[in-house]
Amino acid sequence: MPSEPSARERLFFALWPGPTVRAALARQAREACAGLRGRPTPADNLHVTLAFLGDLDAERRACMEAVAGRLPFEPFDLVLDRLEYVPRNRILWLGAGELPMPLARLAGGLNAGLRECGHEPERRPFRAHITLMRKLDRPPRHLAPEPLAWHVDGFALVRSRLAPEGAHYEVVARWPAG
Ligand code: 3AM
Repeated sequence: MPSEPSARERLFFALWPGPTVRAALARQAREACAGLRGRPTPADNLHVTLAFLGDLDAERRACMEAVAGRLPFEPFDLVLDRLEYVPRNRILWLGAGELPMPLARLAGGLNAGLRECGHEPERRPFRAHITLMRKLDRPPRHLAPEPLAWHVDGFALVRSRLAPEGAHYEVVARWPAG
């Protein structure tokens, strides 16, 4: 009998907030989206994407996990102090005006390292951001958030399952700061 093709999973690397930061982000997101019409990101899904990987089989996932495990990682503080509206795709996001050096190294190291697993590197410069709302019906007027500091001490591999009501995310592996 032919063997089953190995199951593929839609995966991405992310900064994944713990409960305290997630609660603060959810509050920030509610305030930023108040009065706006669009598709808000559910509080449980708020995250910073480091690298979107797409659908992977077990072999490529193992290769990418090995790359992630080799990266030097130092903890850092991410100050989220910018709200931006992206007209091209009608998204509202919360981002960091300043990219901490350890985060630049992490995102750059991942992007470069994943090439050895056949991953096409991202050409756009990395912008640390959290998507708060999609499909806005018009640009927001007020774009001045209260800065929010997130002490980041690790990163995660996250599985995305697409469903009609929206994506479900689940952390499947973690790399704490060494
Ligand atoms: O973190 P943000 O919201 O910017 O838009 C998706 C989300 O980005 C993005 O990966 C993150 C987790 O799903 N994404 C989804 N499909 C993508 C694709 N084909 C993608 N990014 C690049 N290419």
